[in-house]
Amino acid sequence: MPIPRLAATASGPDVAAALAAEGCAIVERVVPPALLAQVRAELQPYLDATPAGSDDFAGRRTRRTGGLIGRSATCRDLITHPLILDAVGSVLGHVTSFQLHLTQVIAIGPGEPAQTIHRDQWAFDFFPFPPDYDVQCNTIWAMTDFTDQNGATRLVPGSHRFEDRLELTAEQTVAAEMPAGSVLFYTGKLYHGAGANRSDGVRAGVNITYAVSWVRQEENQYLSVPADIARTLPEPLLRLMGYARGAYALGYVDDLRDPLEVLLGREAETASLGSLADAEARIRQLGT
Ligand SMILES: O=C(O)CCC(=O)C(=O)O
Ligand SMILES: [Fe+2]
Repeated sequence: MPIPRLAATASGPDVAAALAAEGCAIVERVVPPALLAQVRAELQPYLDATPAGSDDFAGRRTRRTGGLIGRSATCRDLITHPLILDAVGSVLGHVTSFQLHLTQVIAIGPGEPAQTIHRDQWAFDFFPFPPDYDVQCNTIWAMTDFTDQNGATRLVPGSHRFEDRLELTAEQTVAAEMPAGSVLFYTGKLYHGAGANRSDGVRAGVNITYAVSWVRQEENQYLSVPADIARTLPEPLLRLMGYARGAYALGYVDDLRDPLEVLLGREAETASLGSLADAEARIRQLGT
């Protein structure tokens, strides 16, 4: 099956419907390429200083630059883009809350071979999540155009329904070609991998992923984003980063304190999760 393609006017539920059907979707031209160029300009010193990967999975001609919230103010707008939060909220609507999982520019250099085809949810120590349980919803923003030639992400549409731990081959994949400013969505269950870069330019994408807030984050936001910068950020972004309780109690500080209030040293404007009423409502839902 081809990768579902949606216009930038699509809604979060439209994206969620495409993900339910095929495990992936491309929304074209969501932001002007100039916005990604600004992200690149803000990150340039960090991109230049990032070493290439040290194993085949990370890519020995690929640079992965993280900590994007602290390093690029414009990147924060991608992370909290209304279409993205709406779509992720629909895909992960079965949990009390979701949170940011990682932020990373993936810059694939010329000559890089294709990455092994995998599921991102294998990061959770290969835990066999039930077939109908989405733990993650992922995005890659095209910073450059993504082409078959330059290493566009390779996807196996529909493979979110496949058995777990399969070894799939490049021949089973299609390239997620898209112009700069577009965004690729895929669930943690979709088999995929970075494509081989057979061009003489760098393919760059901003990988921003989200997961249910009861799992450990892949990129540690508390240490990746300096606290002095974190204290200047809007509360909804801080909550998304994990300065919130996941479900009823996960992540509280000492005497059941709200992590955001500890960070800010004052009362937060937004309520933390952790409502007993919510937890009780969930018990009743499961009981019926
Ligand atoms: O950069 C890409 O196209 C995908 C990379 C990827 O899937 C990963 O590193 O997990
Ligand atoms: Fe991946």
